[in-house]
Amino acid sequence: MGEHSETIQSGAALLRAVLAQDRRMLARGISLIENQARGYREILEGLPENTVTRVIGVTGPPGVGKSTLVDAMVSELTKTSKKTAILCVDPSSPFHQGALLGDRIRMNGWHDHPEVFIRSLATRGSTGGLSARIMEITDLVKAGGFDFIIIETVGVGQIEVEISGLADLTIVVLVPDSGDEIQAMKAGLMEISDIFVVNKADRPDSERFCQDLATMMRPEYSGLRPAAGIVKTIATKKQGLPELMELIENRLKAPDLELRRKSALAEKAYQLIVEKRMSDIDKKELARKIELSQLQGPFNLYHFVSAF
Ligand SMILES: Nc1nc2c(ncn2[C@@H]2O[C@H](COP(=O)(O)OP(=O)(O)OP(=O)(O)O)[C@@H](O)[C@H]2O)c(=O)[nH]1
Ligand SMILES: [Mg+2]
Repeated sequence: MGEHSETIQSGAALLRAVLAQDRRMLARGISLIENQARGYREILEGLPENTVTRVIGVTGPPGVGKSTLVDAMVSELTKTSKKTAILCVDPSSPFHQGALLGDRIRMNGWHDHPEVFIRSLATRGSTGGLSARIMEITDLVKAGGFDFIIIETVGVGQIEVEISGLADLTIVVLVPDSGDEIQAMKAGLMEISDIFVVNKADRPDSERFCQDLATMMRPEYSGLRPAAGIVKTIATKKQGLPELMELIENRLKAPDLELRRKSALAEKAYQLIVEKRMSDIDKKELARKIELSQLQGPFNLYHFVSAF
């Protein structure tokens, strides 16, 4: 590990190190992508196709126990020697609070575990570009030879919906008292969920909450994925984890997964193409061109745009 760390010259060399499972170089590659620094395109365009790594999204309102749950999931996965990478995205935390974010995801000493890689992602508060970067980072991490990538996102806006497009499976974590939130979140979190985890099941009313959730998932409540599963957990005690892992495994074996991966690829391509096309549009430049056009005669916005 890291023997060529100091001598990496090019994106291609860095990618070779990542493929050789050099975690320091993986971390450096992620930073390159985050900063869109030189060499990053070379890395991305050199990525081999990966069809084996499974990406699991874990989202839900703040404080419901997502990190604790992810930690417990990783415990289960390492029991069977699965290599797991955890990416933690917190769109509500400004870039400069990176240290704070680091604290939030510090989990049971996985940092020293050879089969676990943990990284929090800087967000800079920009959503569109953010999900493109997370997509690229996830694809780079895949090259590091992981069986699973778990992406934890705080469900506070639109970003978790975008991230669910990158995942093979999305887990939405709720707690028994988030009853009122369910309705409010229906348009966002509820639609993207393949598995609902009702965590903090040690709280009263967890049974009733699960029943309410199951009722909401009946077909007459449109919008929800009809076949979403529900698992009750107490993440702090690792209770319910074997059941959750079994459900995950079954879902990942479902016949529609390949189909989903294909349409997800088209969606990802679309997002990246949009970003690429937008990147050469500069609003100041636009304003200048409009001014010029106005000098030349009556201005028509639609004509201007169609000739652009
Ligand atoms: N009683 C109880 N507490 C839990 C359980 N799971 C997690 N907690 C506690 O809930 C608090 C928040 O847990 P986190 O895992 O940090 O929650 P999170 O969803 O990752 O939080 P953010 O990333 O800040 O949104 C911690 O104090 C945990 O110990 C559980 O099953 N039961
Ligand atoms: Mg967390």
